[in-house]
Amino acid sequence: MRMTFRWYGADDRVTLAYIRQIPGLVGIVSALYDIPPGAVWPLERILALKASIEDAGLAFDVVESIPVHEDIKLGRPSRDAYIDAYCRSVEHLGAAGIPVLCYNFMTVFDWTRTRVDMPMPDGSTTLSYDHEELKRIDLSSVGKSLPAWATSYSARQIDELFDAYKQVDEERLWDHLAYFLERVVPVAEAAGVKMAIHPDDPPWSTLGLPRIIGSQAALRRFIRLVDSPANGVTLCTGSLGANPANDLPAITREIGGAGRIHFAHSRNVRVTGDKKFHESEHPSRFGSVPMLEVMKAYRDVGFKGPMRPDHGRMIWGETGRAGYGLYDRALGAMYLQGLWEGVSEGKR
Ligand code: DNO
Repeated sequence: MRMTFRWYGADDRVTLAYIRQIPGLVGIVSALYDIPPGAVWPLERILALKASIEDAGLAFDVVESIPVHEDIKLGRPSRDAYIDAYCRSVEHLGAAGIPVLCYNFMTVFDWTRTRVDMPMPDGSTTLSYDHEELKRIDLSSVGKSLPAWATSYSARQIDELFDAYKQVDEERLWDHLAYFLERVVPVAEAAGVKMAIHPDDPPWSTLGLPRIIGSQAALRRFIRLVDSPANGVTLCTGSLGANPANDLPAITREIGGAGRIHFAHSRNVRVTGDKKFHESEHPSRFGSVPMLEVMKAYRDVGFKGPMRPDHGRMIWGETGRAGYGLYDRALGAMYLQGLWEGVSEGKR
């Protein structure tokens, strides 16, 4: 396992210099955040980002993410041009020597929360989700008033997308995903890049939009869509763990045992009701994710890929990008390395 950390680029308050001081931290997860979905990532830009990371004494382990254009997910005729562009970007990652690409196939929104600053009894704040609360949200305000989801669309575009997705049920979305993978995965394999789909977060349909990557059965179906070692998964314990039906050690053993976990997002969530949870401290006892058992599963499948602590709470008065402060993620990185050292004892 290689311990890595997400870095949002030159204007991230959490600098590479700080990240490097976290013991054991060797790799960076980053992206070209200014390039719109659908455009080709220029090789020179990827190389420049890589050079800035290496100048700080770290390695560029993962690109997270190259967004998949909505027309690909919708199966529109324009998808072929966007898929070609995606393939060019993947080739450029290969040429730059970036080994892993994390992406997702979530419709319209990336991760979704109903709060980004839920107060905890210890004075920290965290991200939380409550399906009932989400149902009460006025869709006409989506994109205007809610900070708690990741999207790059205007309110008008979001309305249009909601309309368009009325024609796309989950089986059609699977077809569109297969169409994308059949074209991109061979290019990735040839370029030496491992693709790693991120599960849906949360792992169920929200606001009536189709969602398909949220369970062990879905991940099994996914890796069979294109049977290539380049067609893999980002195993996100926080996303999948929001559904108590997901047996995370079993998923890690099955998908990892097939050699298809290319990236590990290791964080904890506490499930507090039906489709209701908040993100918690990383250690097992604070949440619903059996982190020690997951780490044993990673050990048993011989996982050697990058792992990151994923999100953290806001602690010690820190402010900044929700989920992506320095302090709690650094504590998470140390906890995960402690577990790893423990479970690896005698196995190296
Ligand atoms: C949230 C992240 C996701 C992830 C994308 C991958 O913090 O884990 O936004 O980067 O879903 O494409």
